[in-house]
Amino acid sequence: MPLKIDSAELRVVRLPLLTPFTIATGTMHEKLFPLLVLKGNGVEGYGEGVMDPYPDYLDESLAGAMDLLRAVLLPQVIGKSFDNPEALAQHLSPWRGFTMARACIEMAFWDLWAKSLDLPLKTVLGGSKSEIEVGVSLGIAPLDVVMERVAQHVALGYRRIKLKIMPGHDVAIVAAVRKAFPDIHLTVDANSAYTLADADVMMALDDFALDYIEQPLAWDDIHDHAELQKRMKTAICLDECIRSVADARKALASGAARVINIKAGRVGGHLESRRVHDLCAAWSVPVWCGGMLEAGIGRAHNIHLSALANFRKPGDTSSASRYFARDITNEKLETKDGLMPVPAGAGIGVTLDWAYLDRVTESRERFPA
Ligand code: OSB
Ligand code: MG
Repeated sequence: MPLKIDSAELRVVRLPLLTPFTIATGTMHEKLFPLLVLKGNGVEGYGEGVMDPYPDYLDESLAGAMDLLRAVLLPQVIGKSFDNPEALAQHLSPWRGFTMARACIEMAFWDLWAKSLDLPLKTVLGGSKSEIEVGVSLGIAPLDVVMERVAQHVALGYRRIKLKIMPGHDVAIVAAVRKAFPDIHLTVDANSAYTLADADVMMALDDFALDYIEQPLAWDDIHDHAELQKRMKTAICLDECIRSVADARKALASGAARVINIKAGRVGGHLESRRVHDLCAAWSVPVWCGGMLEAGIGRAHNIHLSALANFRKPGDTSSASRYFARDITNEKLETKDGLMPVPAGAGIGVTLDWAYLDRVTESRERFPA
C-alpha cells in the first residue's frame, strides 16, 4: 500500500557530551545533528543525521547536508507516495554522494513505514534478535585514564573494548591494556591516521591478538588496505572506506577487509546497510554496527539494524548515559551485562521527549513551510 509523506520538520539539535571524545582527527565536545520528522498516514517517522559539522571523518558537512535536504531532497519527497523504502531510495538515487543526508530521510521513512504496518523496524528489516551484543569505543587519552576506562567498562560487562589510536598513541597503550586484560576482545580504530609507510607500527600491533584493526589507512583507499592485509595476520575492519555495497564488494574481492563496520548513516540508510550485510554473509565475513555518538533516535535505528543475523560481532551502540546527561528520547537505551535490548513496539520503538528536545533545538524548519 503506498504511503504518502504529508509533511516534515527538520531541526538541528545540540547536545553536550559528558566526556570529550578524542579520535585521530580531533576532539568532539558536543553532538550537533539534524533531526528529521516525517509525517504521513497519521504517524511520525524519525531520522537522525550523522554528519559532523566539518568534513573530518568523511567528506560530508552539516551545512552542506542541511542545504541539500532543505533545497532538494525534502522537496522531492514531501507530498509524494512511495510503495516501500526501496521506492523512496530509488527516487533519490540520481544524486551523487551525500550518503549521510539521504540516510536521514531514508531511515525516517523506514520508521514511518514500519509504524504504518504496526511492526517493529527490526521485523521489516528482517532481523529477529531481542537484544544485541555491544562493546565500547574509548577515545584517545593519557595511559592512566585509558586504563581506568577499560577497567570500568570491562566491569560493566561490555563485550569488546575498542581503543582509538593515532601515531604516538598506539603500541604502548595497546601493550599496557593487553597485559592487564589478557582475555578480553580488544580492537583498535585509527580513523585513517596511518599510511603504508607506517607498516612497522602495524606489524607491532599484529602481536596483541586484536579482534581486528579498524580503518588504519586513508578514508578512501581500499587498495592500500588490501596491501596491508596481505602482510598482517590481524583482520582489517573497514569503516570510512565503505560507503556503499559496491565499496564492500571491492574490499572483499581485493582482500582489503575481513570484517566490516556498518553505519547506516554512512552508507545511505538501512537498505544499503542490508545489502552490505547480505554481501558479507555470502562471503562469510562478519559485520558489526558502528556508531557516531548518536542520540536516542539514531541509536534506536542502530539497535534495530543490529538485530539482523550477520551482525555477529559486538557493536558500538553502548548505553546512552555514557554520552549524554539527558537524551532526547523518553525511553532509556541502556545496556546490561553488555546486552542492549531492542526497543519493543512499532518502528524504532522510542518516542521523543518533546519538551527537552525544544530546549536543545538550535533551528527548526517545516516542509511545506
Ligand atoms: O570511527 O567509529 C568511528 C565516533 C565518531 C566518529 C567516528 C567513529 C566514532 C566512534 C564512536 O568510534 C562510536 C560510538 O560510541 O558511537
Ligand atoms: Mg571507526
